[in-house]
Amino acid sequence: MNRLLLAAATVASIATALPAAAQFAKPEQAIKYRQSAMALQANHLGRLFAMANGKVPFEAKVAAEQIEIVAMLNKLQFAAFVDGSDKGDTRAKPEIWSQRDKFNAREAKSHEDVAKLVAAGKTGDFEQIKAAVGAVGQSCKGCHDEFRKE
Ligand code: ASC
Repeated sequence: MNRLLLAAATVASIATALPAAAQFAKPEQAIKYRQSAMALQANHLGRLFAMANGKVPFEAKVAAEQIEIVAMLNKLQFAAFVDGSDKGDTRAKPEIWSQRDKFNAREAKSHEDVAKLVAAGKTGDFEQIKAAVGAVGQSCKGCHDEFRKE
């Protein structure tokens, strides 16, 4: 029993440590990983945009759930822009690697805006969530404009 518990605890701690330490045997795995995280993010952000735009009714609880998912995905995607993953089936511009400081600044801004969205989600206030979702969208767009090929 103790051994089982220990095994479960070990698995849990590894799972917790994974986001920052995503590992890729091949560049294409990193590319697929970040594209997957962004596709999921677009889905969950889409629900928030729809609420912010009044296309679906605002529900604070649903919004907060979506925001938590976005916050996790936002961390995951950035762990996958590893060296060597600039070539292949990707629209990532080489500048991500050659101008890493600028990309890192985009990442920092993204995390900052998502942290504000998480805070807004906790208030349950529509106007605050709407404003914060808008800022996150601008953050996404700014980075895509600068670092994503057409
Ligand atoms: C998304 C998505 C993007 C951004 C951007 C925000 O959901 O797929 O590229 O948000 O549209 O302006």
